[in-house]
Amino acid sequence: MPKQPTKNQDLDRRKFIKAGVTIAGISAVPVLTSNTNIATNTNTPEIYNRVNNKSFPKGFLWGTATASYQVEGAVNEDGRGKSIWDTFSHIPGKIKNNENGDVACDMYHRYKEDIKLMKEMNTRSFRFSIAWPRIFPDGKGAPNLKGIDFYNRLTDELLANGIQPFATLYHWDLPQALHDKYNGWQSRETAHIFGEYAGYVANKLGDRVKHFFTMNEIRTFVELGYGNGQFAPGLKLDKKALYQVRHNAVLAHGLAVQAIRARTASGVKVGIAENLDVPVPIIETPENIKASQLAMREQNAGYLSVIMDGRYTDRFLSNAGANAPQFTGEDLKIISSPLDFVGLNIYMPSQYVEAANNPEGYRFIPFAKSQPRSTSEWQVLGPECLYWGPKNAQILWNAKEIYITENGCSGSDELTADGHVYDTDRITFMRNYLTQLQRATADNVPVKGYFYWSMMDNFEWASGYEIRFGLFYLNYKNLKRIPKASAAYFKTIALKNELV
Ligand code: GBH
Repeated sequence: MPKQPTKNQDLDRRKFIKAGVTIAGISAVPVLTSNTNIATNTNTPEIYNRVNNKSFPKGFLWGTATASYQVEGAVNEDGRGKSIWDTFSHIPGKIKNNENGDVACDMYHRYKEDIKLMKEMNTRSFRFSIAWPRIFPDGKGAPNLKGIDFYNRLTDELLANGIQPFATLYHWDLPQALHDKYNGWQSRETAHIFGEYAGYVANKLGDRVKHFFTMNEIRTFVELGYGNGQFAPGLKLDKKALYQVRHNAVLAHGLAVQAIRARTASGVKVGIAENLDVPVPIIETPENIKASQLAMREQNAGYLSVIMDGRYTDRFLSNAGANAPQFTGEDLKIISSPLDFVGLNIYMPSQYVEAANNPEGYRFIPFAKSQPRSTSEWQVLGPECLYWGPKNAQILWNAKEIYITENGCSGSDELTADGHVYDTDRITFMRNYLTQLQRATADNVPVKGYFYWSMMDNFEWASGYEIRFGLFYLNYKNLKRIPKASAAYFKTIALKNELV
């Protein structure tokens, strides 16, 4: 029998009122008791494990995400080494307005204040990344204890505030020393060194951090860093070398999975946060849905597909031809080391797709010129990707535990004279995308949590500080964090655990 919802709803309503979550409340984040105490019941089928048809499953984890170089600043403190992003961002012309991450949001010093804001937003989890060059300034060798200390303090502060830490071991800030010595990800050596670093950190934090991501978006740092030169280290390799970088990076992921398992107690979970290409069926017929699955495996062949399937698809290898990477069967075993969960960064449909009578079995439909977009040129908007991404990951890979590790949009985010940011576009974005995510959970797709990108505006890589993704507006002149209207929206969702 489905549980009777009335009691929980009343409870939520009372807390909701107490929380004072109104648009008026965005000028200062309202103080609230953030203990909603949503019980987790993993034995009950999810369909019964919700209060009403707008609810997310009980225990669904709401959170926000950031990455070290984008928020920390403090690049010369406590023995941190240089990363390829320090080098790259200081080369004139590489970053919009020649900005860099030297100060960023100064989260290195302000994490306590930020954790308070996370708590006030009712978020119960936080996804951050660890700066490899803080731990190993030269990439390997002697660890820098002051570096690990920072992440100890951060972790402890999160836990003290009832927020679960989700740690990413690589969000693109490769130690410069490894680039100089081994050409970074062009070498297998770097993959092995990454494994050692990952094992070391997991061993130090694993008594408190229960979820580790090996890497963030292998696709992005490979294609943009080594393929088209827009991201650090700014290389444009030929096809053959690029295929090898892809392979070395997925190999590094697998080696890290094994190292983390070897150096932590049971109960520590390991996964990845990959930007899944999500082909969306243009019309949801059974044929087109099948086509979207075929297309999804191929579009992710060098990344999540090889990680989950343990093989490169025939088409991937035949497209590569003589440029295919060198690899062994043993490599494939390492790359596909079993994961406890899969993290998906999803911002947009990769394509719309339909079934076709051709060898692939599908065909892509180009985006209309007038397809809605965010202020990021690359981001077309299509909320259904937040349904089809996890849904097809469940079908193709039998994923048992899925997190949306990033989702968000950039906006114009104007600060009004009275100190508000009325980002109605972001609220619309979230409502539409989360409607599709709720549809997935109602359909028994095992999505366990959602991390909004990002907690606050930050250093948006080659776009510098001009592009803003945050729930909090960053005033870069005085580093003040100002909640946008979307922060109040997200806070309400997190409190009620249902669509609003
Ligand atoms: C994520 O990437 C990152 O993990 C995160 O660090 C970042 O801040 C966030 O999204 C917002 O961008 O410039 O035309 O070559 C999202 C996937 C893939 C989107 C690369 C931008 C560059 C397109 N990104 N893409 S283009």
